[in-house]
Order: sequence, then C-alpha cells, then structure tokens
Amino acid sequence: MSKGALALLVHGGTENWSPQRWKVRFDDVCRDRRVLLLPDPALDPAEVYYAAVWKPKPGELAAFGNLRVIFNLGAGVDALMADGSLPDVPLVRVAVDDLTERMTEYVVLHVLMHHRQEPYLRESQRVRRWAPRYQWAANALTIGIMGLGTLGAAAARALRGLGFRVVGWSRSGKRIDGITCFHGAAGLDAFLRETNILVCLLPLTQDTRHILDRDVFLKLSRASPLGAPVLINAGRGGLQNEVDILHALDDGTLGAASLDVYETEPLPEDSPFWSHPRVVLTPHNAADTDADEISKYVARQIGRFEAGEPLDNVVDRERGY
Ligand code: NDP
Ligand code: OXD
Repeated sequence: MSKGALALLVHGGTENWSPQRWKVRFDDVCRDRRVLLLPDPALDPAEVYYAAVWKPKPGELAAFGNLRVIFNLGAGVDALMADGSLPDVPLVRVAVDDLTERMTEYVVLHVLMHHRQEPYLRESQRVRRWAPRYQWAANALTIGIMGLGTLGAAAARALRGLGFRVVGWSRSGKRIDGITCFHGAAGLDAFLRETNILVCLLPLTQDTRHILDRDVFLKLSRASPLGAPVLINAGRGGLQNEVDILHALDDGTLGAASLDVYETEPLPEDSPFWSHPRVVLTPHNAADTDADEISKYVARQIGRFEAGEPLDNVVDRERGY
C-alpha cells in the first residue's frame, strides 16, 4: 500500500526558509516516503497525504483531496487561518523546546536591555560620557506577559527567575508559581494597571487583532523607575496599531518599544520605525524555526498518527490558534 507523499510548501524569502534547505532535512527524516517540493507541475495531487507548510498562499492546499494532516512549520497559524479553502484536516503547529528557548532568549534580552538602561549606556559610550545612572533591582519592575501559552509561560518563568515581578494574561485562567495570572476581557485592565514592561506573545486572531492600541498603552503603570512603560511585541504585527505606537512614543505614553513583528513584512524602507530613537527593531527573528528540529518533530508526529496515536499541538480552528 502507498505511504503517500509529503508535500513541502515554503514561502519565506530568507535563508532559513529556503525551500531546498527544508527539502534536504525532510528527505533525511522521511526515508521511506517521497518528499515533494511545491509547486511541482508533474505531481499527482492524490499522492499527497501530508503537507508541511510555511505561509502558503490562500488556495494552495485546496487541490490535495487525500490530505490527512497539515503541519505548519512555525508556531503562529494566522496565515493559514486566513485561507477560507484550507482542507478540513487536523492542522498541527510547532511547539518545541528549541523554539521556546529562542523566544525566551529574545524576551529576556529585551527586558534586560530596557531594565539595565542599555540605550542610555550605549549612547554614553558613543559620546564618551562618564555619567552612570543608578541601576535599580529587577524587583522594581513588573513585567506583564500577554499570552501565557507555550512561549509566554516559559518567558514568564525565566523573568521570574531573574527576580522581576511577573504578571500574565490569557484567555482562560492559569496557575503558574510565582506569577499573578489574569484572564479574559474582565481581567485585562487589572493586568495592564500592574504592568511596567508589556511583552506581547499572543497569537493573531479575530479577537486579538490591533489589541496593542492607545487605550492599552494609557492603562499601563507609570509607577516604576522606568517612568514611562515599555512595549515588547514578538507575537505578530497585526496585533499592533502602528500609528498608535508612534504617537505613544512621541508623546511619552510609551518610553520605548522593542518590535520584532510588523503589519507589513519585510518592514518598508520608509517606515518611521527604522529611525525612531526609542524603537529597538529586529526583523522577525525573535525565534527562528530550526529546520533540523522541526523536520524531526513533523516526522515523529506522522509516525504517531500512523500508529493511531493522537497528534500534539492541533490548532483549534474555532479559536484560531
Ligand atoms: P500558544 O497557542 O501556546 O499560546 C497563546 C496564548 O495566547 C495562550 O495563553 C492563549 O490563552 C492566549 N490568547 C489567545 N487568544 C487570547 C485572547 N483573545 N485573549 C487573551 N489571551 C489569548 O502560542 P505560542 O505561545 O506557541 O505562540 C504565541 C505566538 O507567538 C504565535 O501565535 C506567533 O504569532 C508568535 N511567534 C512569533 C515568533 C517570532 O519569531 N516573532 C516565533 C514563534 C511564535 P489560553 O492559554 O487561555 O488559550
Ligand atoms: C512562528 C514564527 O510563528 O516564526 O513560528 O513567527
């Protein structure tokens, strides 16, 4: 009996998302299954049982009538959720230690950068100014994590371990040692009122689009040595109202922002974020997906699925994440 093929559909445009690179890795871990790189005009769509994808265009998966599982090669599935013709089969997202550790590094790096006044210190070095400012302790700041899922919960624990006060916000209620957890629309204001540095690790869904707006920034706590609160967004660009961020930075509602994601990616050359003195910008690489780890993760899941075991990290299509 045919084992069916695995179709790879990767649009990324960066070195890490080179389709050939992923093909080599998948060939390695799917030894007795054909791995096909799409688009492939010679391909018989009926042969494809599994698809491993990154940012497929709407409609690109509709032709595969025998598809059994779609594997998204990253954690965020917003691009797939936007495809009204996505085949109705389980959609699996990435949740692996490798990706989580990378995101924890990004969050810790950026929280520490603002906490340890790095922008001021780098500028002091540039102008040869010996003018130390008092460095307060970590427990002088409350870090608020929006999204207490795989990535948010790990970042929250790491920050707690460094001595920060940490609060978190999610859709459903949570209990995490040492972290004050809020949830739902009813818990949002209380969460924001405690928060000095807001870290966003939410998925982009109908409920969260443009959640990072002026109303939210105005509710953040100014009662800390930082003065004005700081925003760190590594979730998705669609979570943020970019005009509101710029106004908030310019009028002091926000003191600074670290941004990894944008409404339009790559970030257009004329975006004011590039040169804004209070923006620390990275090009959506807070947590890269590692082709070695993720191809193994997908192969493991296919093995489990074919043995009749449940798939891990299946997306709830109603919730959108
Ligand atoms: P999870 O699905 O594990 O966690 C999502 C969290 O968000 C959950 O705690 C969930 O609540 C919460 N949430 C979702 N909707 C709402 C809502 N309406 N109100 C309040 N809370 C909500 O996702 P991950 O942690 O794995 O990933 C989060 C996001 O990070 C991804 O979707 C992706 O967009 C982004 N990402 C960015 C990367 C980068 O390099 N910049 C890399 C990888 C991911 P509950 O727990 O109650 O369900
Ligand atoms: C992801 C990402 O969602 O890399 O995994 O953004």
